[in-house]
Amino acid sequence: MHISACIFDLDGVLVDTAKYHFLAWKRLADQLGINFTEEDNEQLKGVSRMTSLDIILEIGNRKPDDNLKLEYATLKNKWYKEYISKMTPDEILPGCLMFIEELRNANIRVAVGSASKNTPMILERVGILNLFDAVADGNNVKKAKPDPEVFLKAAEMLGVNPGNCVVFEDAVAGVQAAINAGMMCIGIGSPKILTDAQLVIKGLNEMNLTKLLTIEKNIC
Ligand code: B16
Ligand code: MG
Repeated sequence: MHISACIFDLDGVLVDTAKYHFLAWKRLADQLGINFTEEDNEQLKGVSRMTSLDIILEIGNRKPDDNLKLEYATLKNKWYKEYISKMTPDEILPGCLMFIEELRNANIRVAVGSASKNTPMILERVGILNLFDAVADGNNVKKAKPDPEVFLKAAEMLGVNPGNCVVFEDAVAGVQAAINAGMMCIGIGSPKILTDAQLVIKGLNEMNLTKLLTIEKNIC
């Protein structure tokens, strides 16, 4: 395999926005009288905003009509944006900047592949928007992970063959999306959860160019 590009999921890989998603969803759940826990929040990682809402409504056994659902999702997003608008570069996860710089110096292209419609705002707030050659996110794709669309879109924007891309992902749905795109996937998190990833590391601080090139050499 020849690695021409690395595609990074945003939430849980480059920054930890899961805590802000939780605070905003919890605020909505409290208002609706639904008991929503941090454990429940795990199910929302990597899935779209409306699917996240459906999971919470299911927990509370609620069945609102589509208009009300849109109202709830809009309210949650308003609160979420209040939290992320205060993010700073300190919130970039350890190892990201150094690894991305190494990739850029080695002429390996870098992109973001995220389900989030708030991707541009987050990248801008933490000051890394300019580091990426392409950003594929919830604004320019229709189908949510595990559909491969977001990663295929990133590869297309980069002008790179999907088979020459490596995806870094922290969510089960995201790992599946990468595999469905025909890409190699390095999981970020626990090997017990990300069972389909080719390799699982705890964070990008465990990755560097030398390790990536060793992986490239060993995968035919
Ligand atoms: P938004 P990722 C995902 O980001 C989050 O993991 C997921 O929890 C969230 O519901 C989704 O983005 C949509 O986010 O409401 O901001 O459009 O992990 O794909 O970077
Ligand atoms: Mg993620």
